[in-house]
Amino acid sequence: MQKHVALLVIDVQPDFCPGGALAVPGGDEILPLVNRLSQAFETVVLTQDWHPPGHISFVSNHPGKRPFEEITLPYGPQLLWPAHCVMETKGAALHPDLSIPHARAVIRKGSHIEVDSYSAFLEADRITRTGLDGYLASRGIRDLYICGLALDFCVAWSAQDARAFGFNVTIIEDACRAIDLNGSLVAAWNALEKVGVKRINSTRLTGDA
Ligand code: VGL
Ligand code: ZN
Repeated sequence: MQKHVALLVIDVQPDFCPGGALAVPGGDEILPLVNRLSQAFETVVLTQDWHPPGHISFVSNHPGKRPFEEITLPYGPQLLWPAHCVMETKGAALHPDLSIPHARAVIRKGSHIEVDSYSAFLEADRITRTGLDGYLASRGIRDLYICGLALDFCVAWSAQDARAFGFNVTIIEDACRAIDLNGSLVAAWNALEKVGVKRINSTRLTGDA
């Protein structure tokens, strides 16, 4: 892969895999493919959802609310999730079967107690940057490929923000899995298409049939 191309691997963590606190169906199935794909990229960035125990997105911190219910916060709508990816727990670690030794940057997001961050670039207040845009720009990256979990939340939000920061963005569809909550997957693809995010199958990169 050329120098100006990077792979962004979103939230491949045990809590988003079967048996985890916020399991994405088939989340663990992408691991072999993600590992293999990463070998084609010199620049790889990993993200980790990384919340304090009292995080505002956890339903347990909103008595009377149910999981997956939406509330309104100062920065806008917020879905309430089961507690997940609590910093320094096993479920928040990079997945033990993720094998990308040449990845040199890991972005942790969602660590501010009162703000969520699906996106690897901008927190839910839409103001606070994680620093990823600067990291990629300083390395001369122009084209960004994205894979990981969950396609309709953290992958989609990261892809949209990457477009807004001026990157050419391609989602590797079969190297993602979705939560698909109340039509969230269709809604995500519609929004992504509108801003010019491309979608491909990994065979376009690996050459496999
Ligand atoms: C995610 C919900 C809450 C994700 C993270 O990684 O897609 N979804 N936190
Ligand atoms: Zn989260």
